[in-house]
Amino acid sequence: MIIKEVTIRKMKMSLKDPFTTSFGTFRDKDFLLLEAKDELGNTGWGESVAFHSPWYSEETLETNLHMIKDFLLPLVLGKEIGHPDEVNELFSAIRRNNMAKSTVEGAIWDLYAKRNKLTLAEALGGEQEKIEVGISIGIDEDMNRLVETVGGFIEEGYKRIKVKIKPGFDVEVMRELRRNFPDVPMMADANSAYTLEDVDLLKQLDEFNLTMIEQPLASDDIIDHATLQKQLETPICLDESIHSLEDTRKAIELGSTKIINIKIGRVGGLTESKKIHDYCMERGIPVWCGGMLESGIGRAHNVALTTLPNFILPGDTAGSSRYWEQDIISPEVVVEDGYITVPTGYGIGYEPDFEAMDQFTVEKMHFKAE
Ligand code: OSB
Ligand code: MG
Repeated sequence: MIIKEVTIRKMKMSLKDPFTTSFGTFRDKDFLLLEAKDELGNTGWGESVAFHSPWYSEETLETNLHMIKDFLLPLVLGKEIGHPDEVNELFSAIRRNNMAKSTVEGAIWDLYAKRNKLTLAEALGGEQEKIEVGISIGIDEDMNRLVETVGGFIEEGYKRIKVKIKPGFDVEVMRELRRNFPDVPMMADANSAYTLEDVDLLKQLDEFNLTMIEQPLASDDIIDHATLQKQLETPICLDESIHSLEDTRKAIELGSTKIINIKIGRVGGLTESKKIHDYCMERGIPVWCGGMLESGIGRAHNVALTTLPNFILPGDTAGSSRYWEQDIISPEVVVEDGYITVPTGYGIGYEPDFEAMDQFTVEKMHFKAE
């Protein structure tokens, strides 16, 4: 296939409810969408999961735009691409900027699947017809309201509850949630808010039978996590620290992580995600699909990836209605009884809802092969 044309949209959508992590509160989601067109008129969609500011990683919406426009598109526009795995190779001369790379690569995967009359899940080699989903719940200092929120999502059917923690909002919160919901699979995500000085505090979490604790220590660490894991019963799952298959290999060899959260954007795309998945599967390390408060486009990629066999823990791939009054795809992503039924249409399997999309588009940019 030859990539003939690309359209990038700068988007702004308001979250239904504010989402608070150890770094701050989100009310809006600013992000990029990318639409790639081939020589036959097929189109594919990608979403940049970079946030407006660089709190989760060094990438932002604007650095992604810069990288895509000035470095990545020139490598793919007008080029003959046989398979999306080649995109990873084409981008290999550019260091990191994984979310930017993944935006372009994701659109090409969707395009490739559509062109070959496959669902994106099939193109990736996935087989599950429905996927199990959990939900990630932000920090809420009002404990009664938090218990109510968690209870509501359990009632909606979500298979696993993840709660954000931070110093001062941790052990007692998890104790109270466990007391209210003794049997629900539960986990905590610290987004790097602790250090090894907090070992004694983190050990207290062992009492609550959590499925895992996600990224307790620094975002660039894999050494201290190994030290911590030796003292914890609760499995550690790395999120921010994992940018590649190589990071995965090293973290597993060191004993820094027992579970991997795969985020397509963080690791530079679906090809790398699949490699990490396969590597973990061979070693009996379970993986699950993380979320970045995506719109329906990014969410659809997450759903397709999760159909691979080693995604044995529920992901953060909640339904559209958890985030948005109105999503930008049709139909929206729906969770029933804690499951999303994988769509059977070609590519990502959800159609863009252009009316909704246009409503949230701040700027549109066009690029053409010469
Ligand atoms: O650490 O997994 C995270 C949201 C934004 C940035 C980082 C994270 C999260 C979430 C929510 O936990 C995931 C989602 O529901 O999309
Ligand atoms: Mg996380």
